[in-house]
This record gives sequence, C-alpha cells and structure tokens, in this order.
Amino acid sequence: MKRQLRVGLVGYGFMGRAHSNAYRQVNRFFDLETEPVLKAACARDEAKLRAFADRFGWETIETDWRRLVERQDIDAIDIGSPNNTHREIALAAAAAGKIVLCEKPLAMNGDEAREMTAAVEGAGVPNFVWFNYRRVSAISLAKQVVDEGRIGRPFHYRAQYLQDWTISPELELGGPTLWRLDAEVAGAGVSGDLVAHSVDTALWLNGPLASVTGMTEIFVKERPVQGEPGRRKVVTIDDACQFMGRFANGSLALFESTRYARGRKNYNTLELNGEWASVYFDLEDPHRLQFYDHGDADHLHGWRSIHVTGFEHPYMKQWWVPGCTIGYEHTFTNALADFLKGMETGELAHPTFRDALRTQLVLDAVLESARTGRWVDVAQE
Ligand code: SOE
Repeated sequence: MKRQLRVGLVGYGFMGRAHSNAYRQVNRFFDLETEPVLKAACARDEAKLRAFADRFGWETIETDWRRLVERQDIDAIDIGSPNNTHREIALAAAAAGKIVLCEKPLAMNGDEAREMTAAVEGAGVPNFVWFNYRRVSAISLAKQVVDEGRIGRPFHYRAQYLQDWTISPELELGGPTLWRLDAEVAGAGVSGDLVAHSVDTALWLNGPLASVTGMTEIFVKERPVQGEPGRRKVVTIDDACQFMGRFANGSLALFESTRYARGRKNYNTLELNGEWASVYFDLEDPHRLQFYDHGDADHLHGWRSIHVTGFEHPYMKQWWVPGCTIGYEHTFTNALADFLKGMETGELAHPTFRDALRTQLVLDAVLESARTGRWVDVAQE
C-alpha cells in the first residue's frame, strides 16, 4: 500500500497540464513509496476548470485558492498559476502546514522570493520549484560529467535561450494566455521567464554568480490588450536580456535571451569550457550532449555527440529501451519522481525555494545593472 500525497493544484494552463500529466505518470514509471492523488484543481473559470479536471482526472474543483488551502484532505499545494499569484498562495499554504510546490520563476522579484523562502522554511514544510530543465537527461548527464571532475578548472559558461513568438506588434498582451507579456502579472519579461531557466541550470552546474552587468530592450513598445478590444497598453517587460558576469569559481559568464530571434523556437543552449573538457547542450536537439575531451588521443580529438538514451544515462532506465527518446513532458515526471523520493528519504530534492531565491537574486542584479548601467554584485540570501 503506497503512502498517498493528496495534491491541490492551482492553475490549468500550460503548466497545469504539464504538472497534471506528471502526477498521473510518475507511479507508472518510477518505483516510489508515495502515490500522488489528484484531489482538487483550482482556477477561477469554473467551466474551463471542470473540463480540465475531467480530462486529467482531478477528483474535485475549487474556484477560490483560499478554500483549496484550507481543505483538510489536501497535503500539498502546487502553484501553477501566473507569477503574480505565487507569493500569496505560497505564504498561505506554508502557514497552513502544506507541502508547497511552485512553478518557475518562484516570484516576481527577490524580495518576494526571500519572504516565500522564509515562510516555507519557517513552517518546516517540504518545498520545490519546477525548474524542469535540470531533469532533461542530457543536462543531468552534464551535471554528472562536472561532478566527476572531467571538466577541470572552469573558464567559460555560456547560455542562450532564444524564442521568436512575440515579434508581431499585433500580438496581444495580458489575459489568460498572454500574461507573460504583462509586467503586472509576470514581474519581468524574458529575464524571469527564460533567463531564469538558464540561471537555474548554470548555478547548478557551475556554482554561484558573484557579479553581473546586463542590458535589456523592449522592441515593441505598445500592444493591444487581450480581451479588451480597442485598448492598448505600454509594454514594460524586457523583450530581450543579455548579461555577462563572474562566477564565484573565477569563470566568466555570458547569457543571452530574447523572444525576437526569428526561427528559434525553444533554443535553450549551454556550454561550459574547462581546462580539460567542454560540454554543450541544445534543447532543440534534446537527446544529445556534446562532449569534448582533451584527454582523448591527439589524433582522435573532436566533439562527441552522446545520444543520451542508454540505461546508464540519468532517468533513462525508467522509460523505454536504449535509443528510444523521451520528451519535454518527461522532464516534469522526472522532477516529480525526485521530489517524492526526496520526501521519502528525508533529503529534499533541488531546486528548493532557497535555490530558486538564489536565481531570483541574480535576475534582480541583472535588471538593476540594466537600469543603472553599472556592474552589480549579486545579493546574498
Ligand atoms: C515561454 O514561451 C515558455 O513557455 C516558458 O514560460 C517555459 O518556462 C519554457 O520552458 C518554454 O517557454
């Protein structure tokens, strides 16, 4: 008999679907003592919520997250709603003694993230942030390569996260599907949405960032507002964000992110160059990790393209047979499996709220640098 984890999920959009799928799949592929129960889904639009709940198998629905948090038959609150709702829900959930999972970015800014981290830690409740790309098998393999000491002294960390879906000036802003373009709801633009992913992975692979200097740009200054015909709103999110910096380990950082790179759909890359070896990853080719090893015989030097689908690769033995690939949705299932396993062993899976706070503080420093034109030291937690 498995221990039940009764989940209440807030939000039924892109991430509500990704999380729901993970809850449904995780016990089919991972050996765990815990079984998530899809107890209640919560959102404001009752008709859409009902359809979502029926599709994914949520037992009940709630249209007010406060009611969800109060329910005694729920152990964990999973926050998959827009960014400006994360803080209030997380604080209430922690105060009610619930386990708290939250979609990225953790918060609208570092101050909120600090408060949320203090709340979950003060309440002593397990907590987790769904930075799913850590659980791409090839990125986990990069982490293994780093931890095995194969890279040697790190010199450069380079990351790009490029998309192209906001180029049209006619694209609306706000509403249930385009809130990512509205600063009041999203907090920030590509920095919070995409750079956050790159920074989370970078801190995991290469340690803390000490200082940064960055720039941002808004290419489309005004947009029509979704659901409000005739109304236009000034755009205040960053459309593009670039920064360089120094890691605490002495290596140099270069990050670029935009939603204006025509042809780039979800081009999330990283490269780490060390004294002995380099790794390179591109999410548009997600099953491969590129590895260059200076220790190879001279006449064999070259980049290896590792097809990360073997039983010996992270997460892969849980899925199919070698050579068969997995996809985007599996990163959420892998993450959930780690989270549940962490609760079972008492060693919490990462990233926790504290890890995500560190990412948020880097983003704050980048945005401050973009505003002031100066180098900024990344604040301490
Ligand atoms: C933005 O387009 C987005 O959907 C992000 O919000 C997700 O976090 C990213 O993984 C895919 O792109």
